[in-house]
Amino acid sequence: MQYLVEQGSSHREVLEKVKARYGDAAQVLSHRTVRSGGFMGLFAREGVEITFYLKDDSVREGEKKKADIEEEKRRLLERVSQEQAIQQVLSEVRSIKDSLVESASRAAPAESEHPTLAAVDALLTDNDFSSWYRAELLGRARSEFSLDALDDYEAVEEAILEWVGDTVRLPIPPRAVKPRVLVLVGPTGVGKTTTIAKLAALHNLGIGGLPAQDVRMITIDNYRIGAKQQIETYGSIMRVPVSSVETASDLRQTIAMYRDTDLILVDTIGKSPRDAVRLAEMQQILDACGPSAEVYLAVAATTKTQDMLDIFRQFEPFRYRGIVVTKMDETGRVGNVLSALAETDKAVAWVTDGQKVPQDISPAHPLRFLMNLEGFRPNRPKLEERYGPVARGT
Ligand SMILES: Nc1nc2c(ncn2[C@@H]2O[C@H](COP(=O)(O)OP(=O)(O)O)[C@@H](O)[C@H]2O)c(=O)[nH]1
Ligand SMILES: [Mg+2]
Repeated sequence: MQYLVEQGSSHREVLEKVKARYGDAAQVLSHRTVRSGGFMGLFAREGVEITFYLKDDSVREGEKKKADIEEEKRRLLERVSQEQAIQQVLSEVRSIKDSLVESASRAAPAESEHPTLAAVDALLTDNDFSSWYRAELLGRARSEFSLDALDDYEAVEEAILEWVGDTVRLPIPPRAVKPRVLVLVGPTGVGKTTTIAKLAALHNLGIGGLPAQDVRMITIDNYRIGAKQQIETYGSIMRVPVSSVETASDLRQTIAMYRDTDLILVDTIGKSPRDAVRLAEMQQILDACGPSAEVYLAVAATTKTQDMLDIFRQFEPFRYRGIVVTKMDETGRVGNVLSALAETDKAVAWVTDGQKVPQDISPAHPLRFLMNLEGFRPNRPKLEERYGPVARGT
């Protein structure tokens, strides 16, 4: 820093001089009184001396500018590095995305994108087929159809319908015994009693190519008010005797009493499958029906796949030979039933599709399900060629 000195006769005079020469740049540091002029110490005059320095504004301005530029540069660099970091993150995201897309396309081959398969999958979903069942069908289509062949939607649809039909398994015909004892189990309200009544009428009258048989009905559903009356009403209309039993030994005696008849239909309690006491009781009752008794499990077609699987499992102790799918008339979607049957490899014995006794029952047949699928166009003659004609009655 540069220090300067100026003298004058008064403080004010010196300040004015300094100001005139250096303007606002002069910054006073100190002042003192001095003697000036005269001769040999004589006639000297008293004056003022001011020490000051110049604020180098230009330098400071330059310095300020430089500092500002430095600051700006720093900010810029910071922004650039932030930008670079963002870009890096973005490029990483992009590469993750690319690898995901790549692995997805590797997991599901290009064929899965084929419009035919996409359309078929959408139809299957609409029909309530389980994801497991859909994956099975689409996997098979991918392996059996070339990319070009997939362009033929009708051919793929036909194949899918056949594959679905092939999963409908019918029970092996039972060994002929006399009397044949047929037991229906299942959750409450699915239509056991109604189904028993339908079967009784058809066999008793000999409808649908069946010989007229000597039929009996036994009910153990004495718990629900009106249940006994319900089956007795059917019995009196159809002239089929009905017995109501309370215990397993009652049942054993009643079956023994009916040993000369052709068919004994046993209607069971409609208790929840979660009711362990009732299930244990039922087990005793089934034992009383004898080793050759045929047990069937009734489930409503409107039941969700998972619930149906639960019911299948809960009634497993009764070693049922097959399923009776009831209330088919109440739903246009049967994919849930087909999925549950296929997943557990259960046979399906009868299908019921209404409340009318005895008309609304028929033996299970793949076409009963295939003709019920929404959005598909099953070729009936062709399917009948494969599975045989659909019969009414049992
Ligand atoms: N829509 C329809 N209703 C049915 C069918 N089967 C039975 N039902 C009705 O379902 C209700 C319960 O039937 P029920 O035989 O008493 O059931 P259970 O408790 O299993 O013996 C009754 O109103 C029946 O008329 C069917 O196939 N379709
Ligand atoms: Mg009942």
